[in-house]
Amino acid sequence: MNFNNVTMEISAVSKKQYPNKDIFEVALCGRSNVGKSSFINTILNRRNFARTSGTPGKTATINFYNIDNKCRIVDLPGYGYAKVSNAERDKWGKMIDEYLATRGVDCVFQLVDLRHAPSKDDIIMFNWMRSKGYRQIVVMTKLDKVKKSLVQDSIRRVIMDLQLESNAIIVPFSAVTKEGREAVVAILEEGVQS
Ligand SMILES: Nc1nc2c(ncn2[C@@H]2O[C@H](COP(=O)(O)OP(=O)(O)O)[C@@H](O)[C@H]2O)c(=O)[nH]1
Ligand SMILES: [Mg+2]
Repeated sequence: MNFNNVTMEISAVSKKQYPNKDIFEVALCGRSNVGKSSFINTILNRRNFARTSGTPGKTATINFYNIDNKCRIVDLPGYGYAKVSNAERDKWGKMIDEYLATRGVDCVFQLVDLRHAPSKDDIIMFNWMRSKGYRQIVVMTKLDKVKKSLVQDSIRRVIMDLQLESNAIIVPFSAVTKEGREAVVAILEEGVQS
């Protein structure tokens, strides 16, 4: 797969705008500010292709990134941002639900911040993924911000809190050092070939 051949196909606000589901597709789920845009930029080897933000909670669209017409990474709205209105939060929730319920996505990556315990919303999100039988893939972001000696503790905590299966894939990841990128690329390549 040529990771230099990437496009942002559409910033969708409704199902009608989704591209045809014709290639392998991965959805990114995670709290606002967890590092989803940074994750995409790292995977795509771009600086600010997916816009990152110091002020979280702005993205109320579903963004479809196409890699070499072989794979899509889909950035879902980040949940759990306290400073948005309830109405706004409901709207985002509905957008996420509509996508997940109708898309038949091939793979879901749950992103959690390595520094913090999974939130209630993370657990709800993850339980949905479990109930649908998806392969359990958890990307733990902001690895560079945690002392090496504490990383194993964080991993153990996420295994406990999300009750991960023994065959779950956990990828400690950093958009700064690019650690974890190769593991993610391998998952994408495998998905595309299957
Ligand atoms: N140190 C560090 N900061 C990160 C990392 N990933 C994201 N960030 C920062 O966290 C903030 C939110 O990131 P963003 O990608 O916009 O999160 P999103 O809301 O989930 O899309 C930004 O200030 C990023 O620079 C990482 O791996 N390491
Ligand atoms: Mg973002």
